[in-house]
Amino acid sequence: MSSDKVKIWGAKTARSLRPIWMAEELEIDYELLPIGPRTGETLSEEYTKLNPKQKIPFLEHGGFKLSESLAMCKYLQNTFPSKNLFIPQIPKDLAREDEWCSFVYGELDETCLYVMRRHYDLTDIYGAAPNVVKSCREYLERQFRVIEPYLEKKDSILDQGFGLADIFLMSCLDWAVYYEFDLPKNITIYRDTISERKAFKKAMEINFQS
Ligand SMILES: N[C@@H](CCC(=O)N[C@@H](CS)C(=O)NCC(=O)O)C(=O)O
Repeated sequence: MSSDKVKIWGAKTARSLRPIWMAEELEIDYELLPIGPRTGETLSEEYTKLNPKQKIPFLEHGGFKLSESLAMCKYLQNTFPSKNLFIPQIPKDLAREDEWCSFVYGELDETCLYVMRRHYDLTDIYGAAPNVVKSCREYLERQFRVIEPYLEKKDSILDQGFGLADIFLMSCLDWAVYYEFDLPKNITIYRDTISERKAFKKAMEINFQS
């Protein structure tokens, strides 16, 4: 029988940080199964039955099963309301949050950082591709030039306060710093401010030390 407690699979990556951080912000009682990337754990028969994509992160709640870090975070924020973060309710706010999450996921995560992960980090599996890595670097810097003026004097993406879009952007900024990008001034101030959040510190510790 499935329990009503939220279970989250996955640790040690920027993508797994997101639902863990969201769960910490919402102060929910969840169980983490900290399986890691490239450990073979995602390939086990048991895990493949849960998530045929053989990827982390993954979530189960009362028999409801969900993959994809963005869908998981949205499910959590809509299921467990909290005063700790702004959860959009009206179409314009929802669209603004979607706009930022799509931009961060599509342009920063998948187009640049995950391609770099393959051809800069995991070269023994995917092969080195210096030209690809160079163009990812240039492309990501171009995206930072879009974000930089937007974040002037802002400590959250939406004017109403910290929320899902910030969790997504922060996960990519930390990833970029890990890949030795120099962040522009406003983005650095924004990142430093959000890094002070209690839930962020706890999620970072759980995600990277589990
Ligand atoms: N679009 C997915 C991407 C998930 C993904 O690619 N996860 C990687 C780690 S970041 C993975 O599980 N790779 C397989 C493995 O490590 O065994 C999401 O955002 O959740």
